[in-house]
Amino acid sequence: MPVNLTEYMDHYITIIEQEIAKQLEKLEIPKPLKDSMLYSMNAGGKRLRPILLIASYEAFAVDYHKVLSSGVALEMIHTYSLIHDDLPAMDNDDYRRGKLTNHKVFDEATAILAGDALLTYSFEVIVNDPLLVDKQKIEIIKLLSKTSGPNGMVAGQILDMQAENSEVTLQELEKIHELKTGELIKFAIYTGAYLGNATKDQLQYLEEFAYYLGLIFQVQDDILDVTGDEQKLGKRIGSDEKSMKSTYPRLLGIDGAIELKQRYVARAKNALKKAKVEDSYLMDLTEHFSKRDH
Ligand code: GRG
Repeated sequence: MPVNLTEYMDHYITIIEQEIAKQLEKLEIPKPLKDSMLYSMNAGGKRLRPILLIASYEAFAVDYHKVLSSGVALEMIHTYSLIHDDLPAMDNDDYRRGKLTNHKVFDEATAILAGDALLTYSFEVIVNDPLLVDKQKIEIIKLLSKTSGPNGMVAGQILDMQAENSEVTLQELEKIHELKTGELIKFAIYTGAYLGNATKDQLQYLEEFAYYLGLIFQVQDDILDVTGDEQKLGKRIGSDEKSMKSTYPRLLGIDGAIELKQRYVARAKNALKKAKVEDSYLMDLTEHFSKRDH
């Protein structure tokens, strides 16, 4: 069994990627669509969301097999959102993770369909999981559609587009991040704890934890856009740099952004203590989210 966080993450990245391959390889669909789905699913994502989901489950239970389908489904939705976000009609990016974006390798129509296919196939993956009972499948699909759809990530994306080239307040910025990034993190934490049979109180504290973890992720993302090695190497120039979009460093200065992040780290850890899971890998992952360098 893995001991430190790096070993833990590497161990589960391998397992998650094997399951992604298993779920995609069995699709009997036209080759360009399958190639396009596989291209983005295997383009070097960090797999943070499925790892969070497994860590949340393992704070309460053993045998990760029960959460694999939810983790893979979540990574599919995350990947669809990135494919669509990179399209000319949205951010119009040529590169992601140092590689050509999906629509640059394939064509725009295929990229749109690959995103659509990953979104919808994610629900099928959960429905087909023999380790879940119907009640669990309904609960997971209910939360996945809520957090990724018009009450979650998609709402965050449109608010983000509306905020393009305009000054927003810190409160408005945090609402955008809560929806655009935070909701999928909430799905990861909540689903793991739910399938691990956490109590109602614990679920509530973990929701608080997920909220702060989402914001930590985003503050660090904004900080990396200013200070990160990838930025220096020219690999990380995204829409935020090209536009005058508000970011934490722009609103608070770099020191203010770092200070705010530390406050959120303390609140996230406190929520884990209240949920009585401070000895889990969620604690280490909080530090990892706060200090990640890419
Ligand atoms: C198109 C409906 C729709 C939504 C797009 C997630 C998103 C919404 C857009 C992505 C743009 C972006 C840079 C968001 C900020 C944070 C974020 C989600 C970064 C990417 O997540 P990582 O770092 O990605 O976990 P990897 O590459 O590791 O998978």
